[in-house]
Amino acid sequence: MPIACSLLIHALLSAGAVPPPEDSWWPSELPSRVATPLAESPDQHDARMAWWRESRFGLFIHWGLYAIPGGYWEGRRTGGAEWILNSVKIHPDDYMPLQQQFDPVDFDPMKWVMIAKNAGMKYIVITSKHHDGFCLWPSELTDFDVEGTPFGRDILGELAEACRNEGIVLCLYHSIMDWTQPDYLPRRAWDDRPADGADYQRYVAYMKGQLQELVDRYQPAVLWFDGEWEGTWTHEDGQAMYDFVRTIDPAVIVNNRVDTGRTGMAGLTRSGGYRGDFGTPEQEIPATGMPFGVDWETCMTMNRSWGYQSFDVAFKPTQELLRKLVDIASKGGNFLLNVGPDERGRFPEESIDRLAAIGDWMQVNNESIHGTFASCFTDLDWGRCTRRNLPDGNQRLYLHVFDSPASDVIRLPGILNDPVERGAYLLATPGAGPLAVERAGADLVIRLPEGMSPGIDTVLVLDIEGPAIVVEAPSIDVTEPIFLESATLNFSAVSDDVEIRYTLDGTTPELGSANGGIGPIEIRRSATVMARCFFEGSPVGSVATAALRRVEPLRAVQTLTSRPGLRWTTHLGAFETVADFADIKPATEGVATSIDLSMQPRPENFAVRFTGFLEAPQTGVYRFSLDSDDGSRLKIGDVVVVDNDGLHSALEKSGVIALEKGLHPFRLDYFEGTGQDDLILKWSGPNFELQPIPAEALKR
Ligand code: H79
Repeated sequence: MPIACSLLIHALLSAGAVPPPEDSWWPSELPSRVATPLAESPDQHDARMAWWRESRFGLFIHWGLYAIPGGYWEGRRTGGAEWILNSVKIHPDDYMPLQQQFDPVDFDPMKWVMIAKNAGMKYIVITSKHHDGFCLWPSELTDFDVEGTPFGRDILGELAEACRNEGIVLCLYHSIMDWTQPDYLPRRAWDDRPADGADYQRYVAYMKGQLQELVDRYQPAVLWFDGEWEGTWTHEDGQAMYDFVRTIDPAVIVNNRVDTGRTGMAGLTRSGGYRGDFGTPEQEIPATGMPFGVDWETCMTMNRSWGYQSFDVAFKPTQELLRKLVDIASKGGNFLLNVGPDERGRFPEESIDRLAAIGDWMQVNNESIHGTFASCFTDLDWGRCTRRNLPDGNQRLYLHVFDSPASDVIRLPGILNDPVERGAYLLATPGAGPLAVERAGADLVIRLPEGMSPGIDTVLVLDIEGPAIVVEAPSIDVTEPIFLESATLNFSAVSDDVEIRYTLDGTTPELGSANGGIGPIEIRRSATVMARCFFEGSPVGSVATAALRRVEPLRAVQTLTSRPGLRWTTHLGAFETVADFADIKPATEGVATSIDLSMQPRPENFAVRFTGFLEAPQTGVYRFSLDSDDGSRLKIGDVVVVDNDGLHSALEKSGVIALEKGLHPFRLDYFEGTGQDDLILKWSGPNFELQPIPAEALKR
């Protein structure tokens, strides 16, 4: 491990900058299609994901019959784009004839592929089938495909060939929701085709048959599912579909929308054994990135629409798009940027212009994107950082300067590694005079070239000795924020080269404050803990804080009788909060020995209330984790322990409470609007980890 020396001025004499590694088009080979077991080792998983992680930047293409209306219906601007069937409530009989008008005479797959390639994109994800059910390839399993159009050509086949020729990876978006396939359920409310004969499992078989065709003919490297949120598609269906496509192509990468574990538009996969190789934030970028090892890809439109709409001219400027790419790369994610070609097969001019401008930047700077991984800094006031490991064990930092710093230097806060001899340089001009790097305490300070104006993003390169060690706030490790008699605290920092000082009275720690680096601390009174790192006598990183509260346990109640199980009641109505059904008479009722939604019937627009007692096995602090779709609320005694109320998709919240050993009045309210429903309650407590509440603890 490199030990930082103080105030070291790096004399940057004649040490010329080494040339950056060439942008090898594919640093990792696509994995072979030789069968590997579904249960893969971490190494096998990394090998399967490698090309995708290194790519960082891809093109999304939304194209289908909806490009013909282009958002207009009956002379009106609807804004519906690819959702027009749903947003205008068009009957399939009125939508499906668009097939007879589909004749994109300007479709030129090589042109599309070159636009993507020149923008620095490594892969293309195109809609083999969107929610309208129309298929962009000649499918044996439906007539609602490109073969039945005046155009007649195999769009996916031609695009696949162009991709192959240019080294671009072809991937397919495939919708689970299907508004026109006769077996798909539920039907739209205005779709009066008889649903009696519809068979959802036959629809699932249809989908599998089509995916088999797609894998056999076009070898997509990613299958990008969507439209998984309607109640008909279950977790079991998702698991089975993931396993199916990985069995027919063990190398394929599958997004998390194949299963039901996606957390709304934030798109990440919640815990609980859901399938999917990467998370899919839609139109948003996670504020702080993700823990190392979590794969994710933000998909985003350039204007406001996925499918073509001539009147949507709200295109984001190139600078914004490019900085989003850099922001995403600095957080360890991929950027899937969308284009909606028109009914003739042309990309909008605005999209072409922006991709070309991004390409100009990438031509010079792609080394700072492709094959890099996330920043080692949580916040840089001048821009972003991406990183690469060098073969000699050192690490290369790419410093993306977005904004003109107030002075002519940029600061890397809290980095203990020393720079390698030759210092920093501009990625655009590696041969120009090196930039001076100075150590200022725990920071490195780089002098910018005189008169530099950053523009979209000026990239500096700095190689450091070994993997980055960056000191931020120390972590304060404590079991729970409330305690009964006493609590034990531990502090830790990323390096032994820093000291940790702490206070318990809410004042900012100073060099003379208590030393947190000498083992666990026991506290017996409520405290506001603050801790900070010091390097060679100076504070470094921000102050960590934790409020710890000493509490009395909630008294247990005495009941004369207690029988096993909770009582439940269901209530019918279109509720928007758990308070809405308080006065509504139960529709059905029963007794449950586990908390779940197995009661029948269980329609849409309903609510469930569980009441009874919870038996705490010991006096101590308990945590309850409540995951529901839609809203829910847990009350113990008079205390709302978890408030997860409101109309929302699957969302987990948790809360803590101290309980005396024995019985406590328990009430769990839940309601479901339409779509998916889910309710999961788990607890942890003295000497046991988070788990479902066992039947023995549920009484009435
Ligand atoms: O293909 C593009 C859009 O047509 C499609 N996804 C992108 C990639 C899309 N479909 N719907 N939406 C985008 C917005 C839908 C959001 C909701 Fe939901 C579906 C709200 C409730 C159900 C997703 C699942 C967000 C919360 C739960």
